[in-house]
Amino acid sequence: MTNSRLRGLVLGVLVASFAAVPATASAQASAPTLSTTITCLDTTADQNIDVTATGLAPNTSDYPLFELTAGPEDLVEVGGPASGNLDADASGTGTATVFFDSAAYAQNGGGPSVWLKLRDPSDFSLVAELVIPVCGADATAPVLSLPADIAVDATSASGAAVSYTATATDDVDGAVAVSCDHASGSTFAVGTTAVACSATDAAGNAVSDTFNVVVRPQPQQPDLRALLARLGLDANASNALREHLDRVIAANRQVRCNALNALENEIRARTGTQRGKLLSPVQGDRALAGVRLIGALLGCR
Ligand SMILES: [Ca+2]
Repeated sequence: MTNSRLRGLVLGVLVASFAAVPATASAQASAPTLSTTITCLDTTADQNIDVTATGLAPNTSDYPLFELTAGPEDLVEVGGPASGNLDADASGTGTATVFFDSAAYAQNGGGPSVWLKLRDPSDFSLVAELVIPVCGADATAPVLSLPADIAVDATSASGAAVSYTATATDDVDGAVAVSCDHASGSTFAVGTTAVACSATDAAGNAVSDTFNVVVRPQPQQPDLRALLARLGLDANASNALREHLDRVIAANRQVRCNALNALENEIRARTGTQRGKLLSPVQGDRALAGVRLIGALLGCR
């Protein structure tokens, strides 16, 4: 326990023990709230701040102070009671005056805000807190710039790699780093993924937003390889057509229809009853039907 914390605890216990109305453990009517008459704190000057608390347990007595951090832990005290504890009346309301120590604020590194807190004198646990911005401090969050929702086709069974740009600009710090829970360039699964991004300026003002990445499933294609196998062609014949088939499968979306046309022409050229033709008319018709089905699914016709 720090010296100042011990000092606060002792003072709090002393004040509580001499309070006109003894503290009693009563149920609170609502969550405690703190208010002051100031909208910002001039941290360059020592001063007394009047504080009002409501919603406290009736007839209790709490230790008021200023700290540099939020929450019950990591105490960095920069001020304490100017004239004793904050005593709640039977309705759970009380007032106190709290001294702000500008030297302690500066010695502890300052910060863009100061926390007014009420602590239970018996164990120094947190009863209520209120953040008070420092006058002139940066209180504006950065502006986040995220892409509009992105829609892509899956490139594999696991989805698609999707790159995006997310930036943030702050009124004081300029460009600030953006953190997102799905990195640009990572693989997104088929379906809709919400990407949550946030940015924080040097004063701790944070902004967050989301955008969606939609990965459409791969178009279903009839299995032309299996169809070729079922035609019962000899090895040379099926190899000749398989080369074209491989080009169709390897092609990207833009040139796949052209590759399909080439495959269709190849089938026509190799179909017939003449000597040297690889496919009978029946086989050729079946192969062309498969090619047309793929073309229809890809929107080629
Ligand atoms: Ca800012």
